[in-house]
Amino acid sequence: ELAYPDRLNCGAELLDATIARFGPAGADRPAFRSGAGEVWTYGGLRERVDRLAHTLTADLGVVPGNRVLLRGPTGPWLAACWLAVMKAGAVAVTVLPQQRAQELATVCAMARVGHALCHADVLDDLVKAEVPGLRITVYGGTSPDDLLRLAERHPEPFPAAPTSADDVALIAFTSGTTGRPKGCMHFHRDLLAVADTFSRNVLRPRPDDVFAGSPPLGFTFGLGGLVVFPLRAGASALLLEEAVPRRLLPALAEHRVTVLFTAPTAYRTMLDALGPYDVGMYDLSALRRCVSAGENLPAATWQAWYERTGLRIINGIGATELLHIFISAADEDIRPGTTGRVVPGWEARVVDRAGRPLPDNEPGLLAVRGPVGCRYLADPRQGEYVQGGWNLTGDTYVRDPEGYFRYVARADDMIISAGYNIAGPEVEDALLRHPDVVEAAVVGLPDERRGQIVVAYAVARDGAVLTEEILRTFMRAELAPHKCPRSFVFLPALPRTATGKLQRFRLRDPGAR
Ligand code: 3SK
Repeated sequence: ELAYPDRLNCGAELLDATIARFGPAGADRPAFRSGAGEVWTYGGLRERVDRLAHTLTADLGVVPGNRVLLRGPTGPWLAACWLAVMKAGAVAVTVLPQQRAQELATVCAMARVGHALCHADVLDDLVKAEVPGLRITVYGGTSPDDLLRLAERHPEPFPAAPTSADDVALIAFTSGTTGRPKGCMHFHRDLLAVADTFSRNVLRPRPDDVFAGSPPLGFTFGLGGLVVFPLRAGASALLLEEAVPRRLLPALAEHRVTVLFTAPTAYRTMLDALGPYDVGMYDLSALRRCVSAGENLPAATWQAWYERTGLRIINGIGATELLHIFISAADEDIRPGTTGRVVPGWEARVVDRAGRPLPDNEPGLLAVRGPVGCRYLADPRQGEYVQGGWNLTGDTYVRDPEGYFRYVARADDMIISAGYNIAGPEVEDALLRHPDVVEAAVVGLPDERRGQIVVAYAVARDGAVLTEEILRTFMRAELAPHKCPRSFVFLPALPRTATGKLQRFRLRDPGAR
């Protein structure tokens, strides 16, 4: 049972309380590193955060409860802005730097955003969004009223706003694999709860850990994994502006990263880049924890990473609605091909469409409850997501008698062909076992005779010669005939959201591709 005091400010807890916990040397410990080799100590981070919080309140007129949009590339300054918004008692509205004017206009209108802190490099689209009444303050630019210049005028410590544990701290938007964003409100206590459940009990970070990874801070997977979890543990994080796999691998080696957060696709791309003969090209010897979430992790990817690196990927399922990971497993508890067991502090079960629990080994809807709940910003879909006190994540899962949860499909991604229920991910797993397939996606397309037919989309390894016939023969040896794709389409890349989630709707509707 997690117990937090009624008065709680997560910014102060993550920063000031962490420094205090480490005694006189607490301020000198490393907190953030940038890709360029800059190191910010905890003391240096606190000083910058306090200056920013003063600027927000004294110069920009932000008061507790105001919603402040944060837009910038991943880096220590974006994280410092987020912490300053927390300490000022305002509400951070996080977005991705890749989001365009129309998307930003929608998010700002939905969240009734009044202020924005925006990096100079990604300002154009925010200006183009023409949000009525929005006060934009630029950081990282050359103007005399740049946020960082204004902050230089405020050297004194900032006393954190006396927020309540259940004051809203964050509005995070779902990446919308279906194209319709939803704003999820999270409290100050929620940000600590995800650190005190998944991170503390499964990840188990150490104060000397160096975190790094690819998810952006505008995605709660990244905010948790690269800011909240390291700070809660007194560890440090390498915040890379461009954490694509080709940049991530050398950075992991150079900065002796110990904890990695990324998604299955990036593990596959890194494996590809490691190549069969390049053993030792990147020194990954410091790495001890590899987390995968954001999408289902196929057993084939887990196995290949384990064989190449000796590291066991900690798989997990999380959701923007629930902030972070709630089913996972580490070390000897890992069963490749499953997501893991319910994280201590959370409850999970598999239910039918009426919400009744199903017996073990029967597929059904995943229902979860715990310290964080879904609170959509004025959205009628709240009643679909939360039913009878349980959060329905929209995933189909099976639980085995030992409490391991195995992903079947997104509930709306089940393919029904000639009366058979076919889980796309099972077919995708089989495709990925082919050594020349680097990415795979399977969807059901309408068919007069069968209702739906299974269609596979594949991305071939660079330089590989793959044909429909080769894959058809391969799949026949891997799966029962009714699960084998009727046709195969080769693409240079699969359509994904900015957070890396596959957009199957684009594959189902060629017009949307
Ligand atoms: O959306 C997800 O898949 C996710 C995974 C882990 C942590 C947080 C999130 C939002």
